[in-house]
Formats: sequence, C-alpha cells, structure tokens
Amino acid sequence: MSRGKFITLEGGEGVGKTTNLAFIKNYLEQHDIAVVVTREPGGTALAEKIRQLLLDNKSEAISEQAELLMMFAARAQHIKHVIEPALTHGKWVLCDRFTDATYAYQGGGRNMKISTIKWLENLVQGPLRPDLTLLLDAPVEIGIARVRERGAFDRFESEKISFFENVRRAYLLQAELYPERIKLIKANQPLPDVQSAITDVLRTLLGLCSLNCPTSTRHGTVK
Ligand code: Z5A
Repeated sequence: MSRGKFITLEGGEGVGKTTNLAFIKNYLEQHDIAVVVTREPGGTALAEKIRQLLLDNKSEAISEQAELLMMFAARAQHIKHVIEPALTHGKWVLCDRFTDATYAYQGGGRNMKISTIKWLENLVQGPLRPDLTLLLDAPVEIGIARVRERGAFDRFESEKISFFENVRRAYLLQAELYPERIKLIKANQPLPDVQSAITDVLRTLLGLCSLNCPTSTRHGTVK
C-alpha cells in the first residue's frame, strides 16, 4: 500500500481555510481518495484540550515559550495518533494549519527565534513535512472583517492589526522559501474563483494536469 499524502491549509484569520477544507475533501473523495480531515492545534483528545487552553482569552497570561511548546506538544500527539497512522494506511490527511502556522504566529507574530522553531520541528516531526500546502492569502483587514461578523474573539483574534501583518509577512516568506511545496492562493476573490484556483493545484498533484493547466499552477502563485 502506498503512503498517503499530507496536505495542509494555511493563512491568517478568516481567509477561508475551514470553508475550503470541505471543498477539498469532497474533491479528493470524488477521485476515490480516502481522506482524514483534522486541524491544529488539536486533532486528538489531549491536543484539543491544549487547543482550548491556547485559545482561552480568560486564562492567565501564557508566556511566548509556553505557547510555542504547547503548539508542539499538541503536534507531537497529533502526529503519533492521527497523522502518521493515517498516512501509513494510505489515507490522505487534510489538516487545517500545521507548522507553517508556528513560523507565522510564533515566529512572525511573537518574534520568536526561527532557529528554535526549526529545532522543535525537527525534534517533533523527524522527516515529516506536508506534501502540499495551500496558503490562502488576503489583506489582513479582509480576513478580520470576515471573522468579526462571528462575534466573540479568542486569544489570538484579540491581537492587534500589526501582529496579523507580521503573521502574513512570515507566511509569505515561508512561501518564498518553499515554492515547490507551498502554493499561494489569492483568497480575496469570490469563493468560486478561490476554489477554481485550488482545483488547479489539486489537479497537478493528482497528475491530472496536462498542457491545459494554467502555467501559474506549475510555477507557484495561482491566479
Ligand atoms: N496557531 C498558532 O499560533 N500556531 C500554530 O502552530 C498553530 C495555530 C497550528 C487556531 O485557530 C489559532 O491557533 C490561530 C493560529 C494559532 N489563530 N487564530 N485566530 P483557527 O485555525 O481555528 O483560527 P482561524 O484562522 O481564526 O480560523 P477561522 O477564523 O475560522 O478562519 P478560516 O478558517 O480561515 O476562515 P473560514 O471560517 O473558512 O471563513 C471565515 C468567514 O469568511 C466565513 O463566514 C466564510 O463564509 C467567509 N468566507 C470564506 N471565504 C470567502 C470568500 N472567498 N469570500 C467571501 N467570504 C468568504
């Protein structure tokens, strides 16, 4: 049995990760691929408890180091109990955020050392990296306006605009560093256009792409 593929969705607040997760799952299942949908922080009972602690904006102030370590503690559980077993059994894993979020939020947002994040990434993940990352990118104000409509903010959503600008910059830097893995999708366009751009990338991954595919799909940014 061949190993499944590991796909992650990334981006700032309200760019449409959760919305497009269902679309991608559906698309892959239509191509007879068994998909496990999961998220970070979270994905196991223990990791979901860590998520609650991390998002709770009424808890005691969480230090930057504690926040970073809690992200990776949750990730270690998630990899061991969900991600690796699924990939080994040939299933594809579709994950709402993964370690690029740590580079963006703890690295870009909290200004923690990239070398420390990289060290933890190697410790916790070994060689595991996503096969494909869809980075949904939109100007910060657009994502925040979408999220504001939902009401109450969690601990991250309560941050200042400058925090989210730094997060966005760090995500874009990741995309520049890993152009083969990270495909940038413009998320400030109507949903059908976002999903058409995502479909182009998935077609390439599935080997369904021939000369008909947009050249942009083969080289990085999509639309
Ligand atoms: N975090 C971290 O710091 N470090 C890490 O390593 C990890 C995570 C893994 C987890 O929350 C928090 O943890 C996160 C980073 C931190 N911080 N925050 N905040 P999350 O992943 O649950 O958080 P989120 O980014 O806030 O999710 P979200 O707000 O649900 O955003 P989304 O999933 O990208 O968006 P959505 O729910 O799909 O869409 C939002 C709304 O926009 C919704 O009403 C949609 O119908 C609408 N939408 C979506 N697309 C469109 C388009 N194209 N046009 C118009 N409207 C649209």
